[in-house]
Amino acid sequence: MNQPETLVTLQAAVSAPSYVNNIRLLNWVREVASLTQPDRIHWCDGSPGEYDRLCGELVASGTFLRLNPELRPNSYLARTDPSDVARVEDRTFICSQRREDAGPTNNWMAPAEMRATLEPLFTGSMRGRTMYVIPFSMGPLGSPIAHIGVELSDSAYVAVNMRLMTRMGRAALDALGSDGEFVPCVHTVGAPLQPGQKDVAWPCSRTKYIVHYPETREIWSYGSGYGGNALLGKKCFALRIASTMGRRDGWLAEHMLILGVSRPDGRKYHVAAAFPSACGKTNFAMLIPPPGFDGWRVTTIGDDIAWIKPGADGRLRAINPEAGYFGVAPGTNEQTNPNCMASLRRDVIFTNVALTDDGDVWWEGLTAEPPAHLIDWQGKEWTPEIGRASGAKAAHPNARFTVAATNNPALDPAWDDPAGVPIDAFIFGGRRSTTVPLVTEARNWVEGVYMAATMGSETTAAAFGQQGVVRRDPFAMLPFAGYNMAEYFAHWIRLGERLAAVGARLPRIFTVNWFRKDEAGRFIWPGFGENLRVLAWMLDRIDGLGQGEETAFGITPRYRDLAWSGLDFSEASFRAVTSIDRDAWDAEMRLHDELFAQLAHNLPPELPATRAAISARLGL
Ligand code: SAT
Ligand code: MN
Repeated sequence: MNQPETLVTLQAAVSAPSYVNNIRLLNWVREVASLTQPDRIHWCDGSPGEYDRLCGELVASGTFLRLNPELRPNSYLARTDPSDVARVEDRTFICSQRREDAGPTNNWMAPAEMRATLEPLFTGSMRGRTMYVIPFSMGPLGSPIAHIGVELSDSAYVAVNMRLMTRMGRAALDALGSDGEFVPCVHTVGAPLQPGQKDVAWPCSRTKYIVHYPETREIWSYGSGYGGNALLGKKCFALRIASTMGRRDGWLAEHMLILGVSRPDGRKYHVAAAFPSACGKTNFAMLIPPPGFDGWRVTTIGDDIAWIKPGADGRLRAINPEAGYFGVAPGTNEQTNPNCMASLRRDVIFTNVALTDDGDVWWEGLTAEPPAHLIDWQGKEWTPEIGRASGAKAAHPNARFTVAATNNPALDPAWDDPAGVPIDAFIFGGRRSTTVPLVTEARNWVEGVYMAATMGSETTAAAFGQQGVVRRDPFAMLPFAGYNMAEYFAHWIRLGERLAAVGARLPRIFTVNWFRKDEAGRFIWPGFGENLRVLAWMLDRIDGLGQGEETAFGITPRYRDLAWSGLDFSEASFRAVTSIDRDAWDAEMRLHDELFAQLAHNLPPELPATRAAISARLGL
């Protein structure tokens, strides 16, 4: 058979349009289809017409509710199964050949064993459903920092979310070309339909597997339709698989927002900041300057993930691999994040928020007073009395919105620039009610890596499990590093060394903690827009102007080093958010030791050495 005939035959076998000319892709789609046995195959072109049609089908099947078009044009509400509301970290696996390569912080199973486990689950798993072929580019189309993925999913909810979250459709296939490389991602909700069987509004399975094979760069996800479990471009590809690609090829895939910040005189800086899920990354990325900061401007490049590669001059340049936001709704309002509220005026998919009587959405924290009557995220009647009596929230604490980045009024003009933006600073932050000061600058790269590696944070509703307990969350990557965490630390240290050796300008590294509380359990630091005061100090430091004092950990501003105009924040309060308690740090350093003991295999020696220097300075 000659080449064109093979192509045509293959295309026909998987209902592919004639513009699909990547043989590897066509073969793989045929293989997965013969395994999962969908009734139909639909190739997503990413067009607005396709989006509207799929959303219409989701309304007809009861997965989506169309919101009141006058109040919330072109927007939908999805309510998930109550068992499928967050990432499932205990069901997430890194299946490298060797267990050490996954490291002690990841669940591991040998690839052959996992394939044997998954094969019967995926066999026939798409029966009665459509398999959507979802080609997507993570990053600006054609960017040297971007990479392509193709997700095969039996969920139309996934297809429409992927259209908002990535550059999805025919344009991604064009960028792929006939012999380009892509990361194959297979997703099923794990709920095949028998002939004539009626579907449920949120099909999913009690059995869940979120599986990564880093050596072959594959993702296989079974049983969940939710967020990072199912939108495989996000945590699975852009963090777990991409981190392994970055280690091999000398770049960074990080759980970081990227923002631009401009001074009144027009000088512009770019900052990438890592915080664990649901710690305010979206708010920080869309920050509105507080009173007293006239002429400053913060613009969003990304709100969750950064891919960072050294440019020809060794300077680190970052893109946002995503094209939309999958953000936490509860707590978002006109005060905490006006840019986000403006982004959500139209064209939004809401998941697990509450429904108002006039067909709009509500969540805890949207307004000071809840409406008198709502339908809650589980479709049940909800009133403030019911909420008080039962403790039931109207919106799930991990309720989300999905919206295209282009809806954001603060979107940075360079957000889609294939060249990315140069990074001036990295910020690392956790949610800590005690111990960790408001802001500290590392004196050097290794000290910065130490700070990031030993980060701790109180857990949130973004992941299934107990909330509010401190866990170590190195680089905010604990659930997202696709390989051994100790080797990930080493990768950071070696990359810094290599760039310094060629004379490149390395970003400064800072840690922050917006979340210190007083004895009554109230946040002391006002946060949100006021965080610009801390950011402005960092820029001064970058410019060699900002003052500060040395502590055991690094450099921190004194009260007089921050600009306070427009905010009434006393020196005593400042002391309360910056104080270093020796006993608390004694305990904290022991937790660092525990982390290093857990990660002893291949731990870079620079980290224990930094730990020893800090304890010596603390006099411990
Ligand atoms: O569910 S997601 O992984 O997409 C969201 C998050 O954890 O930040
Ligand atoms: Mn995240």
